[in-house]
Amino acid sequence: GKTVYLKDYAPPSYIIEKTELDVDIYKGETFVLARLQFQCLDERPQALTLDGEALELLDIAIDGKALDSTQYRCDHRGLTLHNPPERFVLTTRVRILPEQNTSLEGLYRSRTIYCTQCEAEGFRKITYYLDRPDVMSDFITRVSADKNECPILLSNGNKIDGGDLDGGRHFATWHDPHKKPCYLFALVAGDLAKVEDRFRTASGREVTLQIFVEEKDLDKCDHAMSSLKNAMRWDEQVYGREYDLDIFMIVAVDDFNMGAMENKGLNIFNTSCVLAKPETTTDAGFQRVEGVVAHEYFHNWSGNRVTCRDWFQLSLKEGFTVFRDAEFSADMGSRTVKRVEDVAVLRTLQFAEDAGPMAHPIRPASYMEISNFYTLTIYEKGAEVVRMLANLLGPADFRKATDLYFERHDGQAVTTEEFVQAMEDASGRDLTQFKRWYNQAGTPRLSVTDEYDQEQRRYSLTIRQSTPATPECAEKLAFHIPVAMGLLGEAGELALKLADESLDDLPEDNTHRVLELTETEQTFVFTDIPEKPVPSLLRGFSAPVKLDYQYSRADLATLALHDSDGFNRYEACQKLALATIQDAMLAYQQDTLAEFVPDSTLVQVYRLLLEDNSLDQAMLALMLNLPSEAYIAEEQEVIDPVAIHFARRQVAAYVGSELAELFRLRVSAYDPTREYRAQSDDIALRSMKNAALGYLMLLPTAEDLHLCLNQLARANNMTDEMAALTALVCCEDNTAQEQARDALTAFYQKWQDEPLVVNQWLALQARNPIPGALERVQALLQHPAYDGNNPNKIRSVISVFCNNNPLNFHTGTADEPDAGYRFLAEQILQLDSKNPQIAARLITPLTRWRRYTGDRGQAMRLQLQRLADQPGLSPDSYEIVSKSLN
Ligand code: B3K
Ligand code: ZN
Repeated sequence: GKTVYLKDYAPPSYIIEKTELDVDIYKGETFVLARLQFQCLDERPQALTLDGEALELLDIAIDGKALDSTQYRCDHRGLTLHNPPERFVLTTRVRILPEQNTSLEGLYRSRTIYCTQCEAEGFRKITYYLDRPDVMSDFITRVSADKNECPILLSNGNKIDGGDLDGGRHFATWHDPHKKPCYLFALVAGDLAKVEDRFRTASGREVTLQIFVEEKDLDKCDHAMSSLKNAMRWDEQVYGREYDLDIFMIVAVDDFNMGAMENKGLNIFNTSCVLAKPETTTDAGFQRVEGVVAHEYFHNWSGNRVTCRDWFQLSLKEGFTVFRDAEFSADMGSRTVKRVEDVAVLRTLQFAEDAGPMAHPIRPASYMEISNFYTLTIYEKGAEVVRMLANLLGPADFRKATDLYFERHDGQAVTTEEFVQAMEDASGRDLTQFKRWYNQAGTPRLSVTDEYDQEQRRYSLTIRQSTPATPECAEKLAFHIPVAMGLLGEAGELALKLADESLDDLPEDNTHRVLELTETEQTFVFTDIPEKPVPSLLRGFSAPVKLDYQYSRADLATLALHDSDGFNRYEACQKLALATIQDAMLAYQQDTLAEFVPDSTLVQVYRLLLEDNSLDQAMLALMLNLPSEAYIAEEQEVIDPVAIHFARRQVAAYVGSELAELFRLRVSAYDPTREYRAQSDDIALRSMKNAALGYLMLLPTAEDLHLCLNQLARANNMTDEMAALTALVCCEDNTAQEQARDALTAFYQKWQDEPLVVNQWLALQARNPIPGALERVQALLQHPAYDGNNPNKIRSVISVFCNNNPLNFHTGTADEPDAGYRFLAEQILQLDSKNPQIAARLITPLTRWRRYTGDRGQAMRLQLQRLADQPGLSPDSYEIVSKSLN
């Protein structure tokens, strides 16, 4: 593996002013003619190397004159021109094989559709080019293909020409007036149907909106279309950003390595992130479509108009755009719910990444394979860093700063430095220390202690920060950490005054403060505090850190019931539940779990919450949701997945039986024929009712089982149907198990022609914790519904089993406890040469081997070693395997 370093960055010696492509698609082969206008920027180099992979060079000429073999050199990585002129037009013609391209990068075929994926370095699989984001060019693309096979021919920008050709073929020519790096290039050819709508921008321009899908999916585009229009309006109102072309197109394809791609004017989407209708799509699915449509649209400014100088700057566009889409979703639905959901992902998956062998700062200093760096750190932690900036600056200055950033850098390829510079210039704040968030990895840990002095009426909070060593850096400098907080007294929130604050500059909301921690240790003293308070710390999860404070269970109950901060109410429930589950884990380890009776605080709090009619039902559902096994694992020094599973289950069953009456009321009060709307208050009702059903089905009475089957039979939407099926399938009761087998068969019969529903059906079976999951998963791989080349199917079965079914993944089969690990290694080996990006992603669960007890950890390591020993392993997988073994 070859490592690329940020410190080696050098600007390109040439730019490509103009890019003209003729892409001629034939059955089995495609020809790409490229005319590139090169211009040298500084001293003329002796050689110029263009990137190119899996290309067969047919012709090459400079300024119309064919080159002889002394003038260039071609190998499997690119094309080198010897002694190139100052300014010239390079013409190349290559042959590529999209039908055989299983990597889903470059030009490939998904079912009947030809499409492209170029980010990060896929354009080099289409033609020889300077495949780097700081080379921005004007693109004219002419596509031709058989008119019957491919009636639709698309590329970026506006269509400027089109017509029929000989032999039943036709062509279309597209011009993108905005200069762009080649990673934003896109091309689509196929037999697609479309829905069309219009949007009038704030300045009054009319934009045509089109969503292209297979004919059978035309009935599933409404939600994506309305999400798109909402996103366009929101970006105008919140960021002052207007769309800049006459047409905006979305194309949905089944085979796609990730969610979607923001190609200029022509977004290409995984069908899973576009298609939605109530009968086939869960509430979570609807919200994902809304979020991803918005995310890709927002990239038009944060990513396309202002792009990245190099791939080390990836979080410049991704962190910022995730922050933008999260705020959009918060505005469309419930703000606190969205925040809780996002923090849950961050704290389980990103924190684990930050504590593992692949830990990297949001602006990494090196990488081997850039595809491996589309991570939770770059995306989610990157978004947290932007969120901290937005909160430190406040809404007015943050808007000034983003305006400045977009105006100053429009049409440029920039770095995260420039982003922070705009924040500093617009606000006048010094963010020197803050910038450490960009180049130090690892999750900071805050240890908080407090002291109350009754006589002086003083309350002091001492906060210490420390960050564990990560592979790139052992000694961390102190971070600049905003800690939003308040203090709760007997009768509610206390008025706050810090010892060094003057009475004149107290904020309007005097019960809330943002403490700015900049030292390794700092003490904040509050005066005039009448009683010993319960501190509400890190409100809204104001920084991506772990926080330790010795709360009593009574303190947690107080926060859960009375804090004004919705996030911290949820957080208090999580902490209380975690403590209860940890008690149960102790009992498990002492072999007394069967007799274990949990501390009653948790159930008391849950009962009061359930009886509080003023609560948002979605928040209530989240508060009643026990911490996931992954989150509990993240909190353990050494992970025992078996103890975690059974302890959590025991506590859940206890909650379910103690509160059964209240839960039954929720389920039976819900009318299953009520009309479906994917709107936040309806989503909230369903989520609470389905949480209640889940609890009841842990130890169901005959009545509960009946409620569940009734919901399964009568549901008019996939949220309720899937919730009932899940509760039934995961229920250990024997009668339920019999019913579950029939229900799974019937469900497949009913939905076999809807691939996205079949994916949910596969995923449910893969994550079902009941013993025997590995055998069930192996059987699913043989099922006609499975397709080992389709990333969505691979994710639904293999990723879900290995990541979301820890009990079965880590215990394997009765005879072979390491069977789960060996299964995963085999799947990775099978996939690695076909689709290295997806193969490399599958490795993640094995990389955590150091966190597991003796035998388990060693067995996981052994499978990593097996991958490492494989000759010809892809660079993608090699990077992850080698870093994890180190
Ligand atoms: N920018 C793309 C991700 C591309 C991943 C390439 N391996 C989608 C997004 O973040 O919007
Ligand atoms: Zn993105």
